Amino acid sequence: MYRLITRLITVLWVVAAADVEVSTVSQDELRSAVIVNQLLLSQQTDILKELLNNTQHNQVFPGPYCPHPYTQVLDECFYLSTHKLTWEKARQHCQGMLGDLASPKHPYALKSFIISSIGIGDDKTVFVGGEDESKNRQFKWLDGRVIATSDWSPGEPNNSHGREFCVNLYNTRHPVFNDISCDEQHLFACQYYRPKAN
Ligand SMILES: [Ca+2]
Repeated sequence: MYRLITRLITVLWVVAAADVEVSTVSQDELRSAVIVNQLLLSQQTDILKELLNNTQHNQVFPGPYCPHPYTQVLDECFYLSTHKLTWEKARQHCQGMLGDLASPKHPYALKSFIISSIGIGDDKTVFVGGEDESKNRQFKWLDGRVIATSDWSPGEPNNSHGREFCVNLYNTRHPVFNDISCDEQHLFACQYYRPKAN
């Protein structure tokens, strides 16, 4: 951006220098000055177009990679709550933060983020954005991806007591995901989804 502004200032300075008094020059000199000005104006147009593109890009990606209070983990933006809610209320909370419950592409990256934030323990389990919405044992992330078989903890999803339709992450387990009752109250992980560039 600084380079472009410098170029624009330089071009404007040259245009000003070429703006000589018409009354003191010949027609040939005047014609030459007009041609030079036309070339410089064309160059200014190109520079302004480039500046406009940069401005639009900055509007899509304002400031740092993840807006506060989200934290960048690999190429995703997470927020870990400090209070416990049911799955649905947790989702509303995340949506109120311009995100949604986390649907991590890299579950172990989210696990590491949780452990580094609050330590490890079964009492520190975290709701994430996976659910069996149709209640037919088809668990999906909120972005529509099916939760990979390899990401479930051993023996899960087991639909314990026939009422486990939401997904949580146990940072004590490997792999990490478990189906759990949506009505329990747990900590939760939100995710901010960055707008895609055009
Ligand atoms: Ca379970």
